Amino acid sequence: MLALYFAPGSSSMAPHIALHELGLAFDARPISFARKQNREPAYLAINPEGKVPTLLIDGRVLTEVAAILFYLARRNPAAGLLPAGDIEAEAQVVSWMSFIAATVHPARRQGEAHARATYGLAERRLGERRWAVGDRMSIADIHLFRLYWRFRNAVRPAPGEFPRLEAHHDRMMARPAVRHTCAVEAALGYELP
Ligand SMILES: N[C@@H](CCC(=O)N[C@@H](CS)C(=O)NCC(=O)O)C(=O)O
Repeated sequence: MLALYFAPGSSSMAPHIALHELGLAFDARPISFARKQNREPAYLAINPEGKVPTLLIDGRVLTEVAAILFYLARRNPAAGLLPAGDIEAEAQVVSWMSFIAATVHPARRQGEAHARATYGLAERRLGERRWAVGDRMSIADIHLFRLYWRFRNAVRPAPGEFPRLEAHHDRMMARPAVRHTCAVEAALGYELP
């Protein structure tokens, strides 16, 4: 039994998308930042950092977007969200997700100019590829999409500023699971800073 604690539009959107991509049954547990539910003792007992996402796997706690995406992809190998039988490609997915979590995610906190420069790095890293690694969507693309989705909605980059990330965003938005996740989260309401 899986349960996902998530706050609409936040980092937890990435595992939320993955759960829908994989068609897995899960208990959706929305958290309201506005009502500070992530700081309530009951939630802190599960995730002492008070952050989302948290995935419960038969009651066991798994935190961090990258780890949850990895778990879901490895648990459902037929879906191909992680390259199979290619250690180097698998390592490239880990490399992308480490870059996204450690460099891209915190970039906006350091100001808009720094964030634009960091998304410039992601733009160059993506290059002319359709997907972050190999020739099909992986968990790295889901992770990248959620960060850029948030950045473009908050900062509204000029048309043509990040053409490859925009094309990647549109490619992701064409997927029913992504559109469905966005619709579910929008209906709950965004409470992001
Ligand atoms: N390194 C964590 C970051 C998670 C994170 O920063 N979550 C934010 C939302 S995007 C959060 O829960 N913030 C609430 C808080 O810090 O009070 C991950 O990748 O899962």
